[in-house]
Amino acid sequence: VADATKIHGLIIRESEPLNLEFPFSMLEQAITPRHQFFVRSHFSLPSLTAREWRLQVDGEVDSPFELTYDELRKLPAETRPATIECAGNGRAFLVPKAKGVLWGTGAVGTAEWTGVLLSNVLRRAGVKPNAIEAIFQGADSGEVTEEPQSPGVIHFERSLPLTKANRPEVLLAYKMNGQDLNPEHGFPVRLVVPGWYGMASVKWLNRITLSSTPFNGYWQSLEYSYFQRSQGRPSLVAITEMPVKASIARPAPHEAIPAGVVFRVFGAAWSGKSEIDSVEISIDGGSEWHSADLLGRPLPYCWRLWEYQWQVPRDPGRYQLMVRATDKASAVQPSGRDPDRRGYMINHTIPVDVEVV
Ligand SMILES: Nc1nc2c(c(=O)[nH]1)N[C@H]1C(S)=C(S)[C@@H](COP(=O)(O)O)O[C@H]1N2
Ligand SMILES: [Mo]
Repeated sequence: VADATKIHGLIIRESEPLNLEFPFSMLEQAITPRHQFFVRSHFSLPSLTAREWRLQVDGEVDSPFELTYDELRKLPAETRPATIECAGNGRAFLVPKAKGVLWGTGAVGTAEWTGVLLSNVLRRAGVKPNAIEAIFQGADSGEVTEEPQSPGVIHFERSLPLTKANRPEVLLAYKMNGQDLNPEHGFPVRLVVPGWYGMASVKWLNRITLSSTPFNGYWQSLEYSYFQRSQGRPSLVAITEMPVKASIARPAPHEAIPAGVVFRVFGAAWSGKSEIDSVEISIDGGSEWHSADLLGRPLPYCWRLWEYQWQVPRDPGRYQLMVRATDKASAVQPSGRDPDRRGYMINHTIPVDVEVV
């Protein structure tokens, strides 16, 4: 069990259950070191051992089976980087205030995940033709006593449509940045669903059930869902893909910047749908936009770091920095909040005020 007093470098949003935020102004490199990767948990960390752990695969399959940790680790493995962002990242900036953990900008990180393709394990079970979804169960459980209350004790569970579950980027991961997963990030095995918000990447995974009907569990109907409008009619749907977003790491909010210098504005941009096409910066509240430079090269399902050399004015005073990203699917980061998204999917521009001194 993690001891919150031993956690350095992360902001403690909640110690039980454990919710830790990456101080986003510390962003340096594309891969987030494991000890700086945010932690999001809804229940107490389960205590699992590699020796006792089993992955059960059942439901609409020809041959239900169980895998041990050693068996899973003997299967062909892939390593790939992916950005994971919590759907509630940025909630602290919402007006009116939304319920839930009040994340700043740092409930997001990018790691290199190693594991087995989910599609390999599903193939081995022989998915029946009537199956449409796979439901993933975490070993953690509890009762949610505040509104909306859970129906007694429940597990953390989410489903994926088989079209996503069978995609080659979806992994049953047991390593993060080359090291075995630690308890906070889902030891022994977690699902990693690149492109989707973090709630899909079920940690402490111990069961996969194939289902012929849509799953409407607590964590994708009452929570982690939003209103989508069809012909003007709002309907609750589960949160899936991350829309395009850029965040400013530096300057930090209210940072003092000397007048007349060239300041390196720096941050990250990501989109679950496609590559980042451009990142633009405004220093006058959104009238004029300047292109930032995209750094490194694009990697699928990963954020792209960017920078902009800002010629800081000679006049002291308060300035407002804004960023907006566009992806190759032509989606542009919105400037304002969409209330249909409830307390989730916060990708609109969040201005950063700085003092030129
Ligand atoms: N079993 C389980 N899996 C879970 C969660 C959880 O509470 N229990 N939280 C989810 C949410 S909401 C997010 S954002 C990610 C966060 O992953 P991390 O803690 O490794 O950063 O894990 C997801 N997987
Ligand atoms: Mo999340």
